[in-house]
Amino acid sequence: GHRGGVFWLTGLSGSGKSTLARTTETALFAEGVDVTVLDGDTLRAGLCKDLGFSEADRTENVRRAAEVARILRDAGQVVLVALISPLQSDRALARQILGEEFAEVFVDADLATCEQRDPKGLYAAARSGKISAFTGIDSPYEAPVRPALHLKTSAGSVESETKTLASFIKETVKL
Ligand code: GGZ
Repeated sequence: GHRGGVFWLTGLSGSGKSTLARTTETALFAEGVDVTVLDGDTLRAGLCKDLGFSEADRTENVRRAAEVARILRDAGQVVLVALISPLQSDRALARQILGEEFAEVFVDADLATCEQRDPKGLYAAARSGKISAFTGIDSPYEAPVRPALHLKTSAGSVESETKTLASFIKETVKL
């Protein structure tokens, strides 16, 4: 058995949050961990369909994700949240909702790397003004000051980052 816990992945679009959440989910599942991923894209397709990218909407997005994470965590799940969650104050709100069993994980790739990856062409669209309020371009990203775990995904491989995150989670929830 293991305890429930919330691992909050924050970082720029294209930093690798969703990828890492999925690979880590698979790795943990194989070891018998009850794990659920709450991903920004998924939430925004349903539960948060009414929200855009204004500051107020991002705050509400974070709040809803934190409340869902709390329910799952209290049911004993390990919850991986993958949200840009760009503002310190919003992540502080998440921590307030979630209390102690909350770990902030900084998925850190520099803007140039994210922009080069640009898997959905969103950075290009933001640069050309086709979309506005894009994080890192014309909307702020405030890096965590003291994350529980800091993964530098510009340099490392997905495989090694997955191992690091999965080990950290197992240690935290005492598998
Ligand atoms: C940031 C945006 C925007 C703007 C669309 N700013 O890399 P993606 O594409 O697949 O994931 C990003 C996702 C961000 O949603 P989150 O719920 O994680 O954001 S937040 O925590 O700030 O509420 C990106 C896409 O939506 N996307 N427009 N303007 N990301």
